[in-house]
Amino acid sequence: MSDTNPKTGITRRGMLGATAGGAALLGGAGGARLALLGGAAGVATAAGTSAASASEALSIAPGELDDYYGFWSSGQTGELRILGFPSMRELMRVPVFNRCSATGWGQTNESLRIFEEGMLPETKAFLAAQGKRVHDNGDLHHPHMSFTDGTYDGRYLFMNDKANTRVARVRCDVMKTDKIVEIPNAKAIHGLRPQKFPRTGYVFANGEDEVPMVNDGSVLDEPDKYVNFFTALDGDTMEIPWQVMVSGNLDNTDCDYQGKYAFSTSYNSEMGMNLAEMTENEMDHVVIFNIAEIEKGVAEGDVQVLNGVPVIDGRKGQNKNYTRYVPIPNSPHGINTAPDGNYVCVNGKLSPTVSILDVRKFDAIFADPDLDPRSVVVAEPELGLGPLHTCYDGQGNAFTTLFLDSQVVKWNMESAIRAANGEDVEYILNKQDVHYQPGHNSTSMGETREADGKWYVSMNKFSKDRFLNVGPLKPENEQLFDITDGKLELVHDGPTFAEPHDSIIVRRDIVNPVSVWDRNDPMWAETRAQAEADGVDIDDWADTIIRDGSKVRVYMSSQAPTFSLEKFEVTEGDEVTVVVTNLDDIDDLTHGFTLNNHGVAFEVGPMATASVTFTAAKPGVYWYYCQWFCHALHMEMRGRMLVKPKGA
Ligand code: CUK
Ligand code: CUA
Repeated sequence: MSDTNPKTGITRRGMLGATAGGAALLGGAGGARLALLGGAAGVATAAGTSAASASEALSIAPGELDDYYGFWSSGQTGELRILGFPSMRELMRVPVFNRCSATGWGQTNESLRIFEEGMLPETKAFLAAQGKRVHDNGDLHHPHMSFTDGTYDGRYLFMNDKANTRVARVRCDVMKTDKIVEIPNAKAIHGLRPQKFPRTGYVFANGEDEVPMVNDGSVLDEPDKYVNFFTALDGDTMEIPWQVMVSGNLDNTDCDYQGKYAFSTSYNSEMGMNLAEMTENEMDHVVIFNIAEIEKGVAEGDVQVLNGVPVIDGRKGQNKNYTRYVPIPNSPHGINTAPDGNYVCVNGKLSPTVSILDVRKFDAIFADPDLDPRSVVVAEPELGLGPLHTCYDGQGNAFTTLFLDSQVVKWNMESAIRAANGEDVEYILNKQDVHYQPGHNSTSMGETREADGKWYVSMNKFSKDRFLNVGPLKPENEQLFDITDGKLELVHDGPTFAEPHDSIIVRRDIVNPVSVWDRNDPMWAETRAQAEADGVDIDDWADTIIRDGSKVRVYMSSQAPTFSLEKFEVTEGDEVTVVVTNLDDIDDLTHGFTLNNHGVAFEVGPMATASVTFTAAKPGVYWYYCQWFCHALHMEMRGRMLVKPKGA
C-alpha cells in the first residue's frame, strides 16, 4: 500500500498527525506490538499471559463440543460458513449465492427453483441472453439470525449479496438456503439486519450503489437523477412490503430493541460519482427510518409503485415523518446497537470518532421537525484511526475496530458520555494490536440482549506475516480474544479464505438442526409432484425410467452401498432428469451422484431427494458414482448410463 492516496492526497502519516490521540496510541500500544512481532510463539498478549493458559481457554478436547455456533460470511465466495466456537473449527459450508461442486447447489433442480423463484423477470431475460439460468457468484457480507424479543430464536439466518442485489434466507433446521430474493429498484444490497423486537418480522436491507431513477441507459452524469433505496422484507414470506427512497447512498444498517426505528449510515451524502466527490464533505449522515410512520404512509397510499413495490419518498426536504437525517462525521461505516437498547454507535471511518446516538431521543426529532437532528448524538468520543465496526460485552463496554491503527479499542460508553458532558473521566480502557487492519468484529451473543461478555473476534483484512506464505494471495486473519474479567487477551490466530466480513456468535442451545430430512420437506415438493404424475413412489425403492418424448426421467434410490439402478439407457439428444432419493434413515449417511464427464454432481442427504437435468449429447457409456464416502463398498457404489446414437 502506498502511503499517499494519489486521488485524495490523504496520507496515513497525515491522518496520524491530525489526530490528537495519535501519539498516545503509538505509545500505549508500542510494547505489545514489539512483543508480538519479536516473539516467536504464535500466541502473545499485552498482559503477558502464558501460552499455556491461553491455549487452555480455547482447548476443546476430542469428543467435546463447542459452546457456540459461529455463523460466518464469506464475502466474494458467496457461501455461509458454520464454525464451532471458540475452537474456530470450520464445521460446514452452506452454499448460498455460489455454485457448489460438492453439493450441486446451483445445478440441482431443487436449488435452481430457489434461485429462479425470487429472480426479477428482467434478470431471467438477461441471463437467458448469456445462455445461463443463474448468477453463480455472490458477495455475502452480513449473516444475521432471526430474533424474538431481542435475542436469537434459531429459526432462520438472513444474508445479503452485494454483487447481484439479493437477500437470502437459510433454514436453521437443515442449514440449507430456502429463499433467494432479488431486490428490485435498489442496487448492491449491503447492510442487512433482522428486526429485533417484537420479532423478525422485518428484515432490513439497503442498497449501497446509487442508480438513476429510470435506469434505461439514458442517464449517466446527472447525479440529481440518482437515488437509493432502503428495503424491508417480511422474514416469514420473504416478500417486500415496502421500500424507502433516500438521499445519499446507504452503507450499513441496524435497528433498535423497541421495534420503532431502523437506521443506516451513508458515506456518500454528496451523491458523488467518484472518490473525490464521495469524500468531499466533512459530514455525512445516518438516516433514521420511522417504521410506524412508513407503515401508515404505505397503508394510506402515499407511495409510488415501482416494479411492484410500494415506495415511500423519504428523501431530504419531504417534510414528512418517514425519515430524519442526522449529520455524522466523516463517511461513517458500521452502525451497531448496544445490548442495553439505549445506544447506537456509528463508526466514523475517516473520522477518528464514534458517534453515540441515544434512541430515547429519536421520538423528539420526529415530533418536532425544527429540532436539530444532531440532538440525538450524546457523545462523539475520539478512539483512534479508521473506526469501522463496534460490538459489545453487555456490561456497558464497547469494542471498536481501528482499521488504520490495526488495533481494537475497548471503551466505556457511559464514561464517554460523561466526558462529553465535561467530566474529567477516561473512557478508553484498553488498546490491543491486531494483525492486521480489522474490519468487522463480534462478541459472543453481542448483537442481542443476551451479550455475555466472554469472547471477542477481530476479523482482520490482512494476515501478512502471520502464516506460512502461500503465494501472492494471502488468507485473511481472524483473531480470538478472551474478554472475561476485564481481559482483552489474544488466544488464537485463524486464517480464512476470501473473505469473511461479518460473523455472529450464537449460544449452542439456541440452534437445533435435525440429522435426517423429513420426507415431506418442501425442498423437493416440485420433484415429488412430478414423480406422482409419473406414478412413481419416491418414498419407496424406485428404479423406474419414464420416457416422455425426448424427455427421460430416471428415478432411483440409494442405500449404502448401492443405487437401485445399476444401469439405464437413453438416446443421444434426450433431456435426461435423474432423481435420486437416499433411503438411508441414519445420521451422517450422505450419498451423492456424480456422472462422469457430464459436469453433474450432487449431494443426497439422509432421506433427501435431489435431481439434475442435462442433455445426453454424446453417445457412449458413462459411469455414475456416489461421491460421499458412505460405506466400505463406497467405491463399488456406481452404475452406467448408456447413450445410444440417434437413429440407431
Ligand atoms: S462491511 Cu466488510 S468490513 Cu460489507 Cu460489513 Cu465493514
Ligand atoms: Cu454412497 Cu458413497
